[in-house]
Amino acid sequence: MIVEVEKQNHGIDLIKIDNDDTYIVFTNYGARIVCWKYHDNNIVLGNKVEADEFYPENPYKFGATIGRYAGRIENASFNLNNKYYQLEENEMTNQLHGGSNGLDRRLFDYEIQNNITNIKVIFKLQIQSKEDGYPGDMMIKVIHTYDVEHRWTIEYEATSNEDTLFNPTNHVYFNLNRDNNVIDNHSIISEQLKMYPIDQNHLISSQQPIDLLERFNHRPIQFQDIFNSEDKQIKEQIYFNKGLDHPFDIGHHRLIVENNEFALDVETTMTNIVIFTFNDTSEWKSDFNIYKPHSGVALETQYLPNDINNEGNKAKSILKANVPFYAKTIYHISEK
Ligand code: FUC
Repeated sequence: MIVEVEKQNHGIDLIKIDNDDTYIVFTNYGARIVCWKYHDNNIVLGNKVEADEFYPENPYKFGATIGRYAGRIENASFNLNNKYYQLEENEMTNQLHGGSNGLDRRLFDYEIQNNITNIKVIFKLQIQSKEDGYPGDMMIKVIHTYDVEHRWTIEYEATSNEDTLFNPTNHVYFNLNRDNNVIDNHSIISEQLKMYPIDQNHLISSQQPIDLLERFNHRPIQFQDIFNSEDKQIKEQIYFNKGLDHPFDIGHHRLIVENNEFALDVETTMTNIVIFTFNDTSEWKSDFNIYKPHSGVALETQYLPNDINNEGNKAKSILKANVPFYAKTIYHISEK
């Protein structure tokens, strides 16, 4: 494996790792993945040459680390230890993806470890309560490891000096098709596929998820089966969202997304996964925006969005003062 650093403008570095059949690139801007290729096939959406221009204005969070809190917090506010916190509203009255000063827009320090069977890029960032309105100053590490088996592992390590919320994810979009076509033909395979209904503001509207494995009696289920379903409840969810933008329970923390050529195996220590099929691509008025709806799928491993308002002090996203946070997600790509 070979690793090489390329300096760009504005302090942005590209960290390029070559592993014969595959190639992966990370950047310190948002501790993000920029590119992942199997031979000449791009399996994630991104732009590998112009990271410094491409990422800051891109509203779709391509490849970024999201935090402190992935997904929406209703009314951008919550109670913790009987104290009320008002956060920045950045999507109508809600907060989405940690606000405008979230981890995706921060420059991380980093170091590279070149080991025998893997290369590790250890990104570090200190954030302060006054920067994003959440309680607690935090030390955050996002460790991207790429190994000889073409396995990309993300580890999150963090501590806070006060009780806070922490619900990080990565916002990479996958597309396993060679011709860069929509992801509708990809299959999703998991022991459990329970989808939480959402309302017009994309917030979970019922704690009773729809069991997709029960509703579809054939396997595998492809995204197009879900998009074209005649099931009343599923149809309504797809109609309002133009695709999936839904939190899922996936049982044993494992899910496979595949087409005829590649299989992407996702394993996580997080409890849930938000599946977002890039439903509306018109928000970014830029020549860089060459994307059509469903041109990628984000598989965001995380705790249930808005858990602090739905579950109160039982919310999994609560991180106690001085208790180390650890979470891990592995994306493993293989040719079929
Ligand atoms: C996802 C979604 C959104 C949003 C965004 C960029 O996670 O839940 O609806 O558009 O990311």
